[in-house]
Amino acid sequence: MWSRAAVVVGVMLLSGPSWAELTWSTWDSGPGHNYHQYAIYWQAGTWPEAYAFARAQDAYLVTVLSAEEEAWLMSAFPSEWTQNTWMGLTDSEGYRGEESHGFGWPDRRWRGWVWLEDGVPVPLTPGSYMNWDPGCQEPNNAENGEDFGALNWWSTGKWNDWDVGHIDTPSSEWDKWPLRAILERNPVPEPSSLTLLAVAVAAGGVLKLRRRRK
Ligand SMILES: [Ca+2]
Ligand SMILES: [Ca+2]
Ligand SMILES: [Ca+2]
Repeated sequence: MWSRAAVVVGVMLLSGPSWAELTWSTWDSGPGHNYHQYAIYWQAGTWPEAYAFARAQDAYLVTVLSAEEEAWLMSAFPSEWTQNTWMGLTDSEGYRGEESHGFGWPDRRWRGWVWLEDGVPVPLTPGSYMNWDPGCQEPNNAENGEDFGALNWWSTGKWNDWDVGHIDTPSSEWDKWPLRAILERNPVPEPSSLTLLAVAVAAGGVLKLRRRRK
């Protein structure tokens, strides 16, 4: 465990990202691209801490809504960066989900889980994109205490439900990862395009008035 932790920390230091810095990458090409922006948050801590931080940034914890979105994430960031990383998926009642474990297999893969985008819970359905690790029949709510989604579980590319996470003594708690989250935000329209939109709406109104007068 120590060597793996050391390697990951080494990779992060060598690769250059500051622990405090958010560097946004835009999904602007390939199938399904939506111009949303994504950043690794290196000091995410527990899931609630990561969630609160994302909201304070006018962003949200990443919602992985399609295979295309997940494939883009995996191509945009090194696997070491996204490994065991929080996403905006929960079955916690505290976040308007419902404990999924009681629903049994395979319904517990979707029933009770919500994506939280801008604080609005979007319940999963049987048709939702899901990428749970099948090895341990995730989500397995291990030890009756896993309510939060993490992606790229040990670099398998799969999802796991995980406990809330602790970083109070990180030097001895490497098994309590993730420390990281992926943040997502929707594109903010440029002021110039907002102005154009306002002009277009105003012009449309004038045309309608003229037509009515005719
Ligand atoms: Ca998304
Ligand atoms: Ca759970
Ligand atoms: Ca689990």
